[in-house]
Order: sequence, then structure tokens, then C-alpha cells
Amino acid sequence: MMPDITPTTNPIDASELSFEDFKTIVVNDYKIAFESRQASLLGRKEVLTGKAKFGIFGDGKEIPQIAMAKAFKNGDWRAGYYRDQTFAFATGICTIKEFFAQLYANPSVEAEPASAGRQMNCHFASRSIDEDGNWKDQTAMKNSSSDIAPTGGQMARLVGLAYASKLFRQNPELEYLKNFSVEGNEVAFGTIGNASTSEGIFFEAINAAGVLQIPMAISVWDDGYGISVPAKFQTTKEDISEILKGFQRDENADGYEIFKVRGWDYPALCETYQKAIDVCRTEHVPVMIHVTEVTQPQGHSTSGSHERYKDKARLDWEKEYDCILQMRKWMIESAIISDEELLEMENTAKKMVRDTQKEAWNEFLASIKTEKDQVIELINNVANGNPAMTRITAQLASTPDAMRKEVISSARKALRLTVHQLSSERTALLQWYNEQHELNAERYNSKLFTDGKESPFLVNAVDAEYNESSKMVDGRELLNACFDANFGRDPRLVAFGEDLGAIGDVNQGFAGLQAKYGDLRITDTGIREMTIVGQGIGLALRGLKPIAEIQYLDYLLFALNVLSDDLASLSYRTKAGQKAPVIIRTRGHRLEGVWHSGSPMGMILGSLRGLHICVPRNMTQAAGMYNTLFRSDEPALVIECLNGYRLKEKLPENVGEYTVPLGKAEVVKEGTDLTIVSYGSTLRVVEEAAEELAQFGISVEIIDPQTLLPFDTDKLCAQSLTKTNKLLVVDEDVPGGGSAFILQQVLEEQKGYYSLDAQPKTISAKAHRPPYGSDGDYFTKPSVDDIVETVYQMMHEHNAVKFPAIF
Ligand SMILES: Cc1ncc(C[n+]2csc(CCOP(=O)(O)OP(=O)(O)O)c2C)c(N)n1
Ligand SMILES: [Mg+2]
Repeated sequence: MMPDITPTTNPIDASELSFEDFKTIVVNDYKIAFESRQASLLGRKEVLTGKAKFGIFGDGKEIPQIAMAKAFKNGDWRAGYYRDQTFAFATGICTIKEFFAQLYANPSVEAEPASAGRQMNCHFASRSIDEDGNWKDQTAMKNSSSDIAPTGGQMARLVGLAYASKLFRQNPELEYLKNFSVEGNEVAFGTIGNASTSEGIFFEAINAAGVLQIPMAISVWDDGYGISVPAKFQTTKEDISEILKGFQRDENADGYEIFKVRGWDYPALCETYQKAIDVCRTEHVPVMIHVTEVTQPQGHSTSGSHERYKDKARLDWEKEYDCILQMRKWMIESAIISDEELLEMENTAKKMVRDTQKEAWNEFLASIKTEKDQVIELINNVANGNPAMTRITAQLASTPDAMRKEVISSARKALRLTVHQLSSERTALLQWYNEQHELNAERYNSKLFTDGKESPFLVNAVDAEYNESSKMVDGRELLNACFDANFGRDPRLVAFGEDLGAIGDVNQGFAGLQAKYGDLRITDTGIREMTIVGQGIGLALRGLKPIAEIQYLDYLLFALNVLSDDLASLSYRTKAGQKAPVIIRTRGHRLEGVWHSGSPMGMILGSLRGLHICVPRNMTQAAGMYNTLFRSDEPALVIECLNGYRLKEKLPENVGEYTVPLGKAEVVKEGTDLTIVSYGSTLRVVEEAAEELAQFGISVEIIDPQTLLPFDTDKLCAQSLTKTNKLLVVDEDVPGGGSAFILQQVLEEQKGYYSLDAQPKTISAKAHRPPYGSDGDYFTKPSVDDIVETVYQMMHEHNAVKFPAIF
């Protein structure tokens, strides 16, 4: 076995170093950079020869990243992008072998800890939880949040990672959380490409961090391009630090420290990073390091060549100002090392990287090779001279680097061809296939959620308790009491959002709680939905329990990218190596107008797999869901009913304790003729309709799934259909939105189709958003009239004598 150790970099403190020590550190830095370049060159070859599907590399950014790594300490965090391989090598966050394992999509967590082969290459992540979902000691690690491909997407999370340090430093109640922080001294390092600073999320995050005054250090790797598009189309004045000068702090106002340094100047880079990170860490001032004159020797990615869009002068300049070449020149000119010594070192490094690459490839192939040998033998045993079968094994045997897909597909084809054959050999093949199916589901499809010891499904079920003196209160007061009890119980809970702090949110759910728990725990934010969610993700990654509030469900769209790309995919894309138990609190469904009345459940169901989606019909159910979520570690979206805050509900005596379990539907009203499935604000409308229907002698059963993800895990809906044989789904999304999902769940997943004796129906809102005013609502959203008439019509079709047509 090759030792897979890439030596990490060390800080340079000139006052304490002998020349020999200095030389050792500098030469080692060069070596890391050189090895990283070799990995990039070889990585590209691996893609071009077909061993990997796609490659994007960190060539041209090596030296700035060495300098950044020197300032990066245990406990610090990174939120960066696909160019950061040298930083990852220099900090030990990734080894060269792991880099190749990811390039090949090795699905083993041991071989590829960042994503278990799920992410494209150069998408880095440290593993911050163990197999049971327990936190590791982050203060003893170099931490990297898991990268995502959408450019700029790391910025929202970066704000939260930095904001956590502020809370740890300023809130003494958090001192007991020893595994996450040492007095809030941790810096959150961000990296972004120059072109990606054109994204709105970048500007939102920069402003937020300036307002919050948090230890966020953002480096811009500026190579003058975003793929083929040069700076003049990307950035005003073609210079991001120039245009951000207004953020520079001065004696009158807080702001940023902004630095500009050339990407090929090793001594200047080391000095700049030391200075910048020092201010950031000690004073909690955000800093920006604009690293200019950066190159991209191999072009953007393996998808094309940069000769297409860079002119000769630019290409020549990039050759000359290659940062590795410049550092080499500087070392020789400064008499740090001789050309001969360097050549020898470079040759050793080249060989080391090549050997490591081969080893990673062989390890990747080894487990597939075993499966391939097994399947060939098993199929040959079944073949019994059948030429179609022997063709399958011959073809597989002659594919030396067969992928798992080819192995498994061969088994499936063979099973299809022998479907009429009853033999122990076929049974053996089938058994092998079934075992592999399980293994592959674990490899490629598992861990949408953490599924650890703090899973919401393991939270004890506690019923709401009432006594004779239990009061009737406004829904918002019930929620307020729930938040109060939980904030008193768990100092990790924080809540923030627009108007959430001083006035306690627009509907008063947090009224009075800032005064009680302080403005570090109950906090107003700017109007910035993406970074409100990012703030939640970063805090949750660092062990806190954030409630990130989106003021209205309609404005979830402004944060949907962060929710979908980052939060929802986090557990899956790290194969449960990281978790971010953020609770997104919002309010929606019918109220007034084109906005403030939305119920885009189809959008949510389609984009947020990886979150639990809670749709409580009232505040009692909402509080019970919060009580479950506050005691568990998976992310969720809770949509309160906008029109429910002033309705009276009975206040449970154990308002901070009772739980509503996720995935448990409730039969809200029993009935015999027809099953109505509904949730959220339409549920009350359905209940009213049921009363009128009773006057016609129609008995409906009403089921509230309570959470859409997961959906009715006990299959109460299908059970109800065995009695009523008729299904109506009512919600206020567009036609074919949330209601289509419910139909799929009840008819297909729960096999409810089996019990139907009438066409299943849905009532939803119209395809457009509702006009303002009560009439707009009536003619757009499902009304009592709509529900009564639809149910009646379904009964009419069943028995026209008893239920003659109304119209
Ligand atoms: C949101 C989004 N839009 C577009 C892309 C496609 N894309 C990938 S990289 C890239 C260019 C990024 O340029 P820059 O930020 O300067 O980084 P560089 O690759 O130059 O280091 C683009 C457009 C993407 N990944 N995400
Ligand atoms: Mg660029």
C-alpha cells in the first residue's frame, strides 16, 4: 500500500523561524502545490480516456490556496467551490487518493468520504457526524461544508457558518457546547469564482455579513473569466473589490476589510492571508481577499478547450504567470532551493501522484470485479447452452473495466431470458441479484435523511393534556407558549427572520420572547430570504437549532434555490456525513390577493425531498409538530395557516411537551359514504361542507395527513377507502399540484385504487393566483359550495334516484 499522506501546510512566523525551518515549510508548500497540479493534469487525462465522466480542477489556483490553508485552523469552516483542491490537500480535508476516488465515483464512504461517489469531482466535505448521526468534535477538525455545483450557492450557508461564531462568542449560555466552538474564534472561509460574484446570492450574502459583523473571510479567485465569458460581461468596472469599496470599514462605521493580492505572488499571498484572517478572527470583522491575476492552465473543465475563447496574448500571459512557475522562480532567485533539487522533488511527486491514481482506480474496480466474476459464474450455471445467455457473459467477460451498471444489467437480462426456467441455478442467480439490489440501494439511494439516533421518528409520542381549567386562546398565543417553553428548555434554539425580533413576527407568535431571551436568540433580519435560510444551514451545521422564518409562503420562492440545492440535498449528497436540522417556519394558504394566498405545494413537494413537509390544520397541531422537530435532528418546513392565528383553540397544559408525530394522518371526522383527504386551511372548509352534506344524508370521512412528506405512513387513507370506496382530494394548490401527489400516494403507493367504485376526484384552486378580495378568493380557491356540490355529484353518479341532479 502506498502511504496516502499529503503533508499539510504550516504557518510561517518569520520571527521564530530559522532559515532551515523556513525553507522546509516553503518547499513543502511548493510540493503540495506541485502535486495538486499533477493531480489536475492526470485527472483530465482520466476523463479524456473515458475512465471518469467529467472533470473540473483547481489548476492555476494552487498558490493562493496554500496561503489560505496556512491561516485555516482546527474548528474553522469552509464553504467553497470546485476550484479548491489545493486548499483541500493542504489542510488534509481531502487526500489525493480520495480526490481520484471521487473522480471515479467510488461509492464507498471509506474511499470517498466527501460524498461516497455521489458528487462530481472536486466537491469537498468533511464528515461532521458519525454513523449514528452523533456530532464529532468539530473543534479538533478542519471543517468543510459540502460543496454544491450551482455557482455562488455556497454564499448563503457561509453567512450562517460565520454567524455561529458570533453566537458562540456572545452568548455565554452556549459555552457548554465544547465540540463546536472555542469562544467563537472560528473563521468561516468562503471561496467563489470572479464570475459567480455576479449572482444575486453573492451580493445578498456580502451585505448580510457586513450588517451582522461576523468572521467571514471570502476569497475571490479571479481568472478574468466565467467559462468563456470575460469580466467585461460579468462585473461593473471588471473589478469586484473596486466596486465593493463602499463596504470598507472606517472610523465612523463598521464594514469589511478588503484586500487585493496577485495570485502568483507567494510571499504577498501568505502575508495578506495572515493579516486578513487575524482581523477576521480576533475582531469578528468580515474580510474579502480579492485574488487577481489567477490562471486556468487546462481551461474551465473537461467539456471544452479555452483556446476557443482566450486570445494568444492571454494564453501566453497565463503560461508565464502560472502561479507554480512563479513560485518556483521566486524560490530559486531567493536561493531557497536549487533547480536540481526541485527537479528531483518534482519527479518524485509526479510518480507519487501517478501511483496514487492507479491505486484509487484499482480499488474502485476491485469490488465491481468481484461482482462481475460472481455474476458470470452464476449466469453460466443457468445458461445450459442457451446462446443468448452465453452471449451475455461473453460480452461482460470481454469488458475489462465493466461498471456496476453492466454487471447488474447482465443479471437482470439473464433473469428475464430464463423467466420460465425453474432451477436451483436460476434461484441462486435471483438470490444474488436480490442481495445486490439491497446493497446498491444502500450505495446509490440511501440517506435522504440522517436516520440517526435523533430521528424525528424516534421522538417519544406525548399526547396533549387538557383539564377543566384549560383556557381557550388565540392560535398565535398557543404557538407563543410553545416557543416560550422550548426556548426555556434548550439554549441551542434560535429564531430569526423579518420582523421576528422586536415585534415577535407579523402574527405575534414570538411576541415578548426577545425581551425574555435576548436579541441573540430571537432576532430581526434584513429582507433576504436566501441568506435567512443560509443562516439557518450554517448554524445547524455547527450544532445549533435554528428556526429560520420566511415571512410568507409566497416568498419561499426567493429562498427555494438554497432550500432545494443545499438544505434538502445535504444528507443525501454527503451520504449522511453532515446534517443541518434547520426548521423553516412560514405561513401560507388562503388569505388575500395574488400574493399572501399561495399554496404552492406541488413546487415544494417536487423540490424539497430531504425535508419533512408539515402542513398543520391549526396551531395545536403546529405546536405539536414543533415539539417533535425541536427534539430531533432533521430539517423540516412547517407551513402554518395564515388565517388561523386569531381563531380560538384550547391551550394544552403541556404545550411545550406534547408531540405530533410526522407521517401520522388523523381521521378528523368518521363517515361511511366518501373519503375526503385534505390539509391546512382547506380542512376547515371541508369540515363545514361535511355538515351541509350530512343534511343530504351523505356521510363523509375526513382525513388530515398532517404532513405531506412523509405521507400517511399507516395508510389510513386506503383503509378508509375500503369502507367508502370513493375518494376526493381537496387542497388549494393549482390543479395537478399537491392533489396529484396525494392521489399518487393513496392510489399507487397505498394501493387505494383497489377499493374504488367511482372515479377519484380532486378539487384544487384555479390555475391562476387568486385576485384580491373575498370574491377573488371565492371564485379561485375551493369553497364550501364547490365541495358540497362535487361530493353530491359523486353520490348522484352512484345513486341518481336518491341524489337527483342539482343542476
Ligand atoms: C447557478 C449556475 N449557473 C450556471 C452554472 C454553470 N457554470 C458552472 S461554472 C461556471 C462559471 C463560473 O465562473 P467563475 O465563478 O469565474 O469560476 P471559475 O470556474 O472561473 O473558477 C458556470 C457558468 C452553474 N454551475 N450554476
Ligand atoms: Mg473565473
